[in-house]
Order: sequence, then structure tokens, then C-alpha cells
Amino acid sequence: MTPSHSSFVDYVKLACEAGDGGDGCISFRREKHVPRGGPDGGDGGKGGDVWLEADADLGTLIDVRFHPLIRAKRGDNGRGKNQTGRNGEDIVIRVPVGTVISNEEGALADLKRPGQRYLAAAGGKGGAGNQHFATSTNQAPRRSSPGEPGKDCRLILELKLIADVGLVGLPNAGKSTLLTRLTAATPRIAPYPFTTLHPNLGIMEMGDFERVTIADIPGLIEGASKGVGLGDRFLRHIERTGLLVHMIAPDPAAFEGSEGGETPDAEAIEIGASLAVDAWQLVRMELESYSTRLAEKAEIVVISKSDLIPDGCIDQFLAALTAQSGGKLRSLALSSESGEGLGELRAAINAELAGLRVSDAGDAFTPPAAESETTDSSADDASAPLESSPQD
Ligand SMILES: Nc1nc2c(ncn2[C@@H]2O[C@H](COP(=O)(O)OP(=O)(O)OP(=O)(O)O)[C@@H](O)[C@H]2O)c(=O)[nH]1
Ligand SMILES: [Mg+2]
Repeated sequence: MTPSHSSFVDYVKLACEAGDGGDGCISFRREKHVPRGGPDGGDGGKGGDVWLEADADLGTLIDVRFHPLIRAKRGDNGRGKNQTGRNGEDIVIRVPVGTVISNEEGALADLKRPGQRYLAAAGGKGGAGNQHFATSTNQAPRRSSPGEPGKDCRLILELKLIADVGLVGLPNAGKSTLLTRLTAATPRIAPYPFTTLHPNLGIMEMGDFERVTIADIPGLIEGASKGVGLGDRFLRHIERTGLLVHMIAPDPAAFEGSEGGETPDAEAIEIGASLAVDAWQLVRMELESYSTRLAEKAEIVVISKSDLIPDGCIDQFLAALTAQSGGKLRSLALSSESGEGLGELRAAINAELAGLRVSDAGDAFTPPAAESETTDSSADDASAPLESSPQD
């Protein structure tokens, strides 16, 4: 699920050409002692379709990048003795779950579940053989119809990971480390910015049945929305989440000289809190520049690396944050190193997600009505918008 940096591809263009239908055949029965056999020209075979199918084992669109043009075969022509031509084989392109399909005009489909399919280009129908053209007045029709051309299309495929929770924050805030504490994921962790270059997913087990998917993404910095650092394109991977966990690491410099049990003075706490509020606002601005929908998501603010805050003043620090932000910033503190606060965060995530499920934070994709050409092999959820199956 976590491909290496170079193989993580989340945006590709794809051209598909379905196969043409085979032509109908003109032929007449030739049998011994039957001077004038009737028409027996078979129909042409159907051209191959091109489908896209969501595959839970894939985490990247790299295969599509290497094969940006897909052509299905045409149907064979009909033959004498009423033989129908063979159908062109369908081609199924596998894509990761969470692939959004669009074209220049807009969104077409969203493959959110394993096995869900989208008919990208339908093969042409086979033409009719001359047997179909016989009438009472024309018993020997010298007519057949050609196969229909296959459809073609140009598509944009965009992977938007499917996760319940997104971890956001400045580089080095401790996002990836937290992911390793909450889930079995093993992202890269290092004491320098931009360690994470592509999103990582992890699954947090909440109980016997409850599983929460968490997406860890690269750090945001000032100007990310204008392309600074790694830019903000990776924010597409938290667009579908219901909840953001916004992590802020305290600046240890603010508490310098207070180590060894010595309680920092009120001024040090105020300075530390003011730096943390700045960091929070900076990331909030970048989220807002990306999209208001993203900025409106529920947010749990977490002060990470609480082991760096001297003993006994975490509560004071959190209170200073709330005060300095005019009451807007309410946070909890945790340390991935000591494990302190992790249980509290799990409970807070659980409570927020439970609330969202009740109000059904519909991040559902609503496709144009006419384009519902997807099918779902696990067809047990009639509520999803794209699950009607006009497949023949
Ligand atoms: N003391 C302490 N250090 C931590 C804690 N959590 C993470 N770190 C350290 O902080 C550094 C950055 O951690 P990462 O998890 O890579 O941070 P990140 O937010 O994923 O960083 P980017 O991927 O660059 O955005 C690493 O050296 C971690 O070991 C913590 O709770 N306490
Ligand atoms: Mg990271």
C-alpha cells in the first residue's frame, strides 16, 4: 500500500480506443442439389470494450503512466453458414481504489470500492449479415451492414486516497511517527523536513470491527499553495477524509534552560504558545488556500512531542494556546516517544468520527446523471451514486 517515492503516481492521462464491430457477411447457402440456397451471411462480432476496475492491491497509477494508450481489438467479420464473427476481447485496466475519472468537461466516475468498474469506451456493435435482410420480395439480399466504430475517449485519472483521518502540519511535526504509533504502517521518519514525499496510509484498529484509515501526508509550509516546498497537490489525498488531525510540535528553544525539573517561567510558556499559534495559523491558511471544503473539515489540534515540554507545565501551555487564539485553538498534547496522550487522541478521533457518521458528512461524489456507466461486483450498496449497472 506504500509504494516507493518514484513509483507513487496519482495523476495520469489516458487515451482509450474500443474495438470496432466486425462487418456483417454476404453469403448464400451452397449445397448439393439445392440450386438456390438462401442467404447465410453471419453477423460481425462486437468490438472489445475498455473498462477501468478498482483493485485493492494497487496503490499507484504508475501502470497507466507506462501505458497511456489502450486499444481493444475489433470484432471479427461474420462468415458464411451463419457464422457470427468472434467478439474482440475486452480490456480491463486496473487502477487503485479511490481513482476519480474525469475528462475535459468534468467528473465521470469515482471508483471507491474494490471491484467497482467503469466502462471507459464501449466496443462497436457487429454489423448484420445478409440473412437479416431477406424479405418476402427479396429472398436473396446482397446487403449486409458494416460494424459500428468503437468509442474512444481521453480521460484524466486522479488518485484520491480514501481515508477517515488526515494528518496535517508543518514538516517535522511528528506526523509519520504518530502514524507508526497508531497503526502498523512503517513510513520513513527522520529529524529533517520533507521526510515524507508521498502519502502513507495506516489502519487503526478501534475495536473488534471498527477500523479507521489514517493518511499521513508531506508537511505543509508557508506558500505551499503557490508551489513552495512540495506544493499542496498532495492535499487531494485528504480531501475525502472526515477529520483532520493537525499536529504542532512545540519549539524546544522556548523552554531552554528549564530542563532538569526546573519550571519554566510564565514568559517562556507564553512565547512557546505564541510560536505554536503561529504554526497553527500558517497551516490553516494553506488549507484554506487549497479549498474551503478542506478547511471546513472537523479538526483535532494536537501538540506533539509533549516530552519536550517540561514536566508540569503542559496544562499551562495548552491554556496559553487557547487564550492567545481567542478561544479558537483547543488542543490535546501527546508524545509518540513516551506514549502519553495517545489513548486520549484515539478516543477523540473515535468520538469525532462517530459524530460525523451520525450526521453523515457526505463527501460523496455526485456524478452527472447520464454517466452512470459503472458496475460494482459487490453490488450490495444501492446508496452509492454510481452503482447502477446498465451493463448488457
Ligand atoms: N522527542 C520527540 N521526538 C519526536 C516525537 N515524534 C516525532 N519525533 C521526532 O521528530 C522528527 C520528525 O518526525 P516525523 O514523524 O518524520 O515528522 P513528520 O511530521 O512526518 O515530518 P515530514 O514528513 O517531514 O513532514 C523525527 O526525528 C522524530 O523522531 C515525539 O513525540 N517526541
Ligand atoms: Mg512524515
